[in-house]
Amino acid sequence: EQNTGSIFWFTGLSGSGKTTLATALSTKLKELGYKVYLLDGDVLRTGLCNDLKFSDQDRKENIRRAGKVAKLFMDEGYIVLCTFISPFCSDRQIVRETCPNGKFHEVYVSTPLGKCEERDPKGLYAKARSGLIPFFTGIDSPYEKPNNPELEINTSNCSIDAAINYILDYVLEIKL
Ligand code: GGZ
Repeated sequence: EQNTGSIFWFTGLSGSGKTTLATALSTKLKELGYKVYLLDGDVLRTGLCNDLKFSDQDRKENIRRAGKVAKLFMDEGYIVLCTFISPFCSDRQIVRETCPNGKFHEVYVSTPLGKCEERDPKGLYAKARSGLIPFFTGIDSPYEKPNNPELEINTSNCSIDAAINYILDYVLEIKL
């Protein structure tokens, strides 16, 4: 039996839609019979990574741990949906390189900063602008966009349904 394990790595700004997309995709993939595990930045940061903050070094360590956990589940045959800002190309590249060829799928959630800030579901951008949250991604901490993502989704110009269908088309195409 073929191991269908793989990683879908959602990267993008806070409020870009990573968790929303991955949650909807998880439901669809489970309906199709896949084993799916959702690994979310917010969740990891309350447990395994609760010793980390948002310096470049801490973010790097956060992504290193997330990548290791994702790999464990992938090796057990899960499709692992990872949702982390993961602002640095090099850290995402390190995770990619731990995966066999064709098993790491980078999903760039490219919703522009202006739109994320307009949504501001948790009021974090407002706090960051007023100096209450230092090193906020997109405000005073960098985000490096992927050079060659397998998929790109801008949630400011497509519905969740359309985005999910786009990812599912890709899943069929690569015969996961
Ligand atoms: C960015 C921050 C920050 C700072 C708290 N910068 O939209 P959210 O709230 O729910 O998701 C963000 C989450 C980012 O955690 P990650 O583990 O994905 O980040 S990284 O990959 O860069 O390690 C946001 C919240 O934490 N948050 N402070 N300063 N996001």
